[in-house]
Amino acid sequence: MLHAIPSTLMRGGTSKALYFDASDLPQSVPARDRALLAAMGSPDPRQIDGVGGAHPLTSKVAIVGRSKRPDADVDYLFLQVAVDKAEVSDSQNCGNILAGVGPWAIEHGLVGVAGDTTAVRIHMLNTGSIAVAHVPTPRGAVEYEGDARIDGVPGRAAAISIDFLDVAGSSCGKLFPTGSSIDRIEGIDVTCIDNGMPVVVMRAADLGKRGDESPQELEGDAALTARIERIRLAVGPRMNLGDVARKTVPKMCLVSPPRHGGNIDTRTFIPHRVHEAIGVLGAVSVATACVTPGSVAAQVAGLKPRSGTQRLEIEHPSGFFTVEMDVTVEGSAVTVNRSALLRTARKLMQGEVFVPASAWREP
Ligand code: NQM
Repeated sequence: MLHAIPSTLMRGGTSKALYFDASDLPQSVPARDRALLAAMGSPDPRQIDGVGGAHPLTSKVAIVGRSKRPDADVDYLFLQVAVDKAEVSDSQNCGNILAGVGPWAIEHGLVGVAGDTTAVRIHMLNTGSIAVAHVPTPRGAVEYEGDARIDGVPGRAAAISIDFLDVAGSSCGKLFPTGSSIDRIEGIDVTCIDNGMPVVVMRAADLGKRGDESPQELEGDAALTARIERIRLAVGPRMNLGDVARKTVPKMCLVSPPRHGGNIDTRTFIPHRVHEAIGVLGAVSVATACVTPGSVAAQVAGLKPRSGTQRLEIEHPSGFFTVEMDVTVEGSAVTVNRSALLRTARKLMQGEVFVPASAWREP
C-alpha cells in the first residue's frame, strides 16, 4: 500500500524542494521524518527510490502553515533531508527554499493577492526570525515568468525580493557568537558569524588553496576536507551550536580576493559537499563579515567598513550573489539594520508524492 501526500515540487533560488502544507504531514516528528525520507528516497547516494536529486541542494523540504504570530502571515519550517544517511535536520534555515514560500502560500490560499506585488511575511521557524518576500502578482495571480536572472539558474524569471530584518544571531544567539570578529582555531584565523546562517570564514590560502577551485576539486581533496571538518567540530560549541557532528551547520567558507570585479570570492562547504553557488543566508553572513572591521573577510575584501546602505557582490563557483546591506559601524562593532536580496522561484510540479504506508504510520 502506498500513501499519497499532497505536495509541490519547486525551485527556490538555486535549490529545489518539496513543499508541503503542515496539516498534510504526520504531526509526530519521527513519523514525519520517516515519510520525508521515503518521499526523497534517502538514504541512498542516488535517491533512486524517491524524488530527491542526489545532492543536498536538491534534497530539501519546506513545510508551510498559517502563522499565529501577529507580525507574520505564514510559518515556514525548513528541513534538510540527508542524501546518504537516514537523517532529517531542522538545524538550519534555507534562504533559497524561502524564495518559493511566498508563491506557494498565495497559491494555496494562505495569503490574499494585494495588487501587482504581494508582500508575504514569513516566520522562519528554524530561527524564529522574519523575512518579507515581495511576490509579483499582476492580474491577481502569482507570476513566475519575468526578466530577472540569478547566477546558478539558467534563463530568466520573475524577481522575488526578500528583506531580512532580524536574522543577526538567529541560530547562535549573537552576530559574533565567540565574542570576537576573529579567532585562532587549529592554527588559522577564522571569523565565526551568524547573520541568518552560522558560517566560519577562513582564508583559502591558509588552507593551501587558491580559492577558485571547482567544488569537485575541493571535495576530492581528502586532507582538506578532513582538516575543515576538524575545525568545524572544534568551533561548533564555541558558536553556541553544541556538538555539530550531526548538524548541517556551521557552513565552512573559504574566501580569497575577488577575480571578477566583485568584493570577495567564496567556496562554501555546506558542510560536507561544496555549494555550486552559495546559500542565501550564507551569502548574507559573508557579506556582513566583509563590512566588519578586523574580520577575515574584511581583510581579504579590503573594504573600508562604513555605515549606511551598500551593495556587496559575493563571487561563488557559478557567478555572483548580490546582497544589499544597511549597517551601522561604530568602532569595531557592527549592527545590521536590514539585509535584502533578489531570488527567483518556479513551480515545477504539483500533485501527490507517494510513500509506503509503513513509512507513513504514526509509531
Ligand atoms: O544559506 C544550502 C541553499 C543552502 C542554504 C546550504 C541557503 C542559505 O543554497 O540561506 O539557501 O547552505 O545548506 O539552498
